Amino acid sequence: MKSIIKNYKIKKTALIFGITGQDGSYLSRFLLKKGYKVHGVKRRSSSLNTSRIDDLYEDFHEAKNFFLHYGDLTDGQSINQLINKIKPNEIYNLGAQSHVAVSFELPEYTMMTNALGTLKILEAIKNINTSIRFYQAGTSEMFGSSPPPQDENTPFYPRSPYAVSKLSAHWIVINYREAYNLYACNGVLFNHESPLRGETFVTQKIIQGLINIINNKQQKLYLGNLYAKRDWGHAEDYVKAMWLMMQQKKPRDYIIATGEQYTVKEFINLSAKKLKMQLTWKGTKLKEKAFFNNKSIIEIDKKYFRPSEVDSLKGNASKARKELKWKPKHNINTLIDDMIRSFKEK
Ligand code: NDP
Ligand code: GDR
Repeated sequence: MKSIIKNYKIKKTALIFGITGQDGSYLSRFLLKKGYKVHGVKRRSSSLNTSRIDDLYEDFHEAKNFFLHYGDLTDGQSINQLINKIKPNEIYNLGAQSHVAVSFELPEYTMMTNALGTLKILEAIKNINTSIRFYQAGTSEMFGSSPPPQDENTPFYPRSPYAVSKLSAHWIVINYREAYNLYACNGVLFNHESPLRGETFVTQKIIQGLINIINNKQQKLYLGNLYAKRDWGHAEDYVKAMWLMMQQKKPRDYIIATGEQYTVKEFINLSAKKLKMQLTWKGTKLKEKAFFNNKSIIEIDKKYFRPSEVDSLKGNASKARKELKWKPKHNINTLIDDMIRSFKEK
């Protein structure tokens, strides 16, 4: 890390909403390596919520390149003040209530944070400095029940309060771009995971659950729909795409995806194989179970099913590959290897 500090040449200042999340951590690392000054917004919480960026704070704080500020997407005043004070060249809005299942429990809060929060940032840019570039973290969830492969021309059909909130943010970005000539773009990113993925998202839950079961720290892993299909990439590749979208002549919206699709059950089987666990599946529907050493270790709990599900996502990122020259380094195997390695090291 020290060598990165030494080779520094400060170029631009970025402000990241959602810096304490998975993508915020990867994007901070990426931008710091590029020589950016990085400012991030963290929420006040009763216990520390900066574990994903603590090492950056220690390494880059002294070099005066990494700064954290309290703020919240539901608080327009704080957003205005921060943008006024920091005067960023680029703003990345990664902040969100990002859990699809939770959005059914907290629809109003999800909408306030994800939809209105985005609007508040755009209003601040419009009123303070229209040359600030803006990236919005859009999602494949907006496609919902539109069949795969999904690309920039696929119609949206959101299936959760989360997806509706993100679709509202997506359109307000387009509207402000057209109405006020802002450099504002939407990355429509398909699922991306990493060792820093939150524990309640299915990939991390599966990997941590299986390793805990091997180590006798957990008896069973309870899951919901095993047959949803997702296009899973690695967050490290996806934050690079965010930055590339912000460096173009004109702001455009892009799909970011691997183009490969697996069911949740296939993700379990791939992970188990890498962990040398021989799984045997028996039963169907709510009675489906996976056995390991003759013990039932994976069972279905209907509380993990969503009131309305997104069955099948597979993105076509040809436009990003061609125009941004974006090329992911990872595939499903290196993603799972990375997540397993990291959790075992903990
Ligand atoms: P995380 O859930 O890991 O991070 C979300 C971040 O938003 C956290 O820093 C969180 O803070 C912050 N946040 C939540 N509510 C507020 C609020 N009211 N005000 C300010 N900040 C808030 O998400 P990811 O890093 O995985 O995703 C980044 C973005 O990309 C999100 O907007 C997500 O919806 C979107 N996205 C993610 C995809 C994925 O597969 N990972 C795919 C497509 C889009 P705290 O740490 O305090 O909770
Ligand atoms: P998703 O990710 O909803 O696609 O949203 P998640 O990992 O939560 O679910 C993926 C699929 O797995 C099924 N599933 C379970 N999901 C969870 N969380 N827990 C379970 O026990 C479980 N069992 C089965 C789900 O039903 C679903 O079909 C993620 C988030 O990062 C969003 O913010 C982002 O926008 C999208 O990816 C793209």
